[in-house]
Amino acid sequence: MSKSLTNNRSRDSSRGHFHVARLPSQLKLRDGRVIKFPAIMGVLNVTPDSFSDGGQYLDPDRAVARGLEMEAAGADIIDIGGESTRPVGARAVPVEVELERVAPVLARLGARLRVPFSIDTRRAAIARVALDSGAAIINDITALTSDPAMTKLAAEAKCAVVLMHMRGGPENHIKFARYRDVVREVTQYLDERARFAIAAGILRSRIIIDPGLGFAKNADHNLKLLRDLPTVCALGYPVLVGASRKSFVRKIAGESALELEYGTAAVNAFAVANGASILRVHEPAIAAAVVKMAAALAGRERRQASCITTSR
Ligand code: HH2
Repeated sequence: MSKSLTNNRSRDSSRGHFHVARLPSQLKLRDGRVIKFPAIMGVLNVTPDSFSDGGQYLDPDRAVARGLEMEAAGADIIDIGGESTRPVGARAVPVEVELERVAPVLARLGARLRVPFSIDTRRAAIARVALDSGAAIINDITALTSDPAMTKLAAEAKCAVVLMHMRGGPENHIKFARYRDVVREVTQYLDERARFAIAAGILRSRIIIDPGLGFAKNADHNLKLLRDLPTVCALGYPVLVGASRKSFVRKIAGESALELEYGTAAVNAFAVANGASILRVHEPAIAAAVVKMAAALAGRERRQASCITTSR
């Protein structure tokens, strides 16, 4: 594990919380736009079977409308995906089906969004179409381990990349939820994947890491990762946290829609206070207020709105 992991972090043991030095304040995209942190990533699942919003946005008109609605509600990034990876019962879809779902949305929404958008895929063929439509970020939940063509594509496109921790595949990751020290093992994996990406030509400044809440992790693992998020942040990359409506929130906060949203909001506030740079959420309107408040409390206010265009 890199030395910076311990050097970059100090613990105030009398009060039991951590201070993370030098959190990244922004990410500059390949087209010169800037995402200011903490930022909100709105989830747009163009799928029939996603665990929370499956089927709602399979129709391209509805997907485009939802993307624009999330932008208006305060999303700084829209994350478009055509394959469900939910912990229980997700099945890999053929690449043609994934493409058929996302291609019309990428083309139409991409032309209308002012904020950057990402493609949530593990396949280079899908990512390529998204990049051609103007996507700024590849969100690969397999951290460039699924498709050998993905790394070269990302390096050549100079796009930003989300590297997420998971074990096994989306179909079977739940049986790999066994760790001696979940924080250490996840952090080490992300460090290794980031080094791999940099060695392959992906810009260090465009790497985002993600502990992958719920992916080969039980509720206790998720809580430990959130509590010790400063250890993940100490690697020096922006950290994305995707807790929205996940089963550990359901288990702890309650099953109703309201309980799920408040539970998600609590995780997001805690994550911002603990150093998260991007929150992946289904309801950006709620997250926008949570992030503003939590960022102010943590002394992490954004000085300007996201998505400013600067010279390249
Ligand atoms: N979680 C999901 C999907 N993609 N990407 C990142 N980087 N981090 C996450 O935590 C993450 C992700 C699962 O959530 P969702 O997209 O709502 O569900 P589904 O996979 O069923 O479409």
